Amino acid sequence: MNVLTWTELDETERVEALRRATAAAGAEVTEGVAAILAQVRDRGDEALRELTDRLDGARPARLEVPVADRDAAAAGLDPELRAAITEAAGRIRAFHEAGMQSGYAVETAPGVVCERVVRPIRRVGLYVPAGSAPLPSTALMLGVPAQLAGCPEVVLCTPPRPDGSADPAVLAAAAECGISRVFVVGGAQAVAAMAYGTDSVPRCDKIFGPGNAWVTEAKRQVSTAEGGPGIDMPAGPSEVLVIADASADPEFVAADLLSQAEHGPDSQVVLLTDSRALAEAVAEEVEAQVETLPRAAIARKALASSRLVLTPDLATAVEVSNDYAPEHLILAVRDPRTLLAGIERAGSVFLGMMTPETLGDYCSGTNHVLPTAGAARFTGGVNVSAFQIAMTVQEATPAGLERVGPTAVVLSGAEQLHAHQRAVTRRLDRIAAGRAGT
Ligand code: HSO
Ligand code: ZN
Repeated sequence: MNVLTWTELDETERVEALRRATAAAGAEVTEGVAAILAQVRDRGDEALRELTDRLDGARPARLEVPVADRDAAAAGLDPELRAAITEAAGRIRAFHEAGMQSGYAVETAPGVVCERVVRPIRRVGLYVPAGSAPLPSTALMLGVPAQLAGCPEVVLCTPPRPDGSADPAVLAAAAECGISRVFVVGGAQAVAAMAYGTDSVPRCDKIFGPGNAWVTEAKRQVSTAEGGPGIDMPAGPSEVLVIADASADPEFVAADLLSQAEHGPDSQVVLLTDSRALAEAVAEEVEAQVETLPRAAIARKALASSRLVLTPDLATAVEVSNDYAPEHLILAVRDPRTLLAGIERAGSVFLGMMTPETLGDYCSGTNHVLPTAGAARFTGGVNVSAFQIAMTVQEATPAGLERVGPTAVVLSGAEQLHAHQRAVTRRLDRIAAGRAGT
């Protein structure tokens, strides 16, 4: 990894330095996804089976994993792994429960009450990737908030293994958070199945989950179609940006960068530092550590489009990070809380040398389904409210209508919407007549 010096780059070079690898993926993915969506929409399960055979190299006997198989897989899991799943779920539950939105009521005028009432989304679809490695942690990150929200039907799709079965740890995680139905379908075809419904897979109201560029594009396409499902957010290839100063430990910084680089060849890792010595030490460490990783080949590909950037000071690093809006931001600096005050946009922030991103990925309690590709400019990660609908409710008494109705009369008159106006005046007349009659 070369060290770039921010102040020596012109505007175009700066944009290039921070361009996400996926931003270039383009037409091939868009068109490929559209073709897959059309096949599943038109031919349902038959298309799912063909695509699963062609893209995952698997021919599952059934697309749905029977409950007995799920229970057996969970029971047969290594007890240490089962315990870790349960423990992680407990912390994710604790953190997400504390942040749940609640209903409220405000009397906005005497006799006029406005309320917010929260309801769970009826049927949600969770996508749990297994492309380069099965991710049971993702089943927890989506399943726990869905359970806390009280969603009555939770559907989970995950790619099959070559023998057609689902990963047992994903099944155990699904059981841990009470997921209703599990299907061995992956990729864009899984998103299509949950969006349109097939004979096997029920049509879902909202689709959640991270995935590769194909899954992310599939979510985007189904959600923009008329009557399409909602989606959580674009949660595409993994990103981590580290801001480090001279006090940072290059061994740990390199390990953090590699932890996201190993996700996939299109992952993006960026280091911003005001210390040339640290940048060079991290570059060396990355080289040394990547050698020893089983997924070195994947990590190397990701590193090819990743950057180490020398900024004149930490304030510039914060500015660059805010423009980039990373999915994960690690503040490996002497005083991370001070730096945090200037951070405006990031999916999830990790403070200090003893807080590896890995904790948030698995078990500290925060969610790891986070905005990528700059979406942290306008949204945070998955939380319980993403699985809920906030309805408003209102009720007026006669006195309340008399109090606020005249305002509606004036405004509807100004908009020339006389039916609106009369819906108020007819009632006001009736109230007045009632008063006159008594
Ligand atoms: N870092 C990933 C989440 C994950 N990491 C799952 C390990 N397992 C999200 O960008
Ligand atoms: Zn990760």
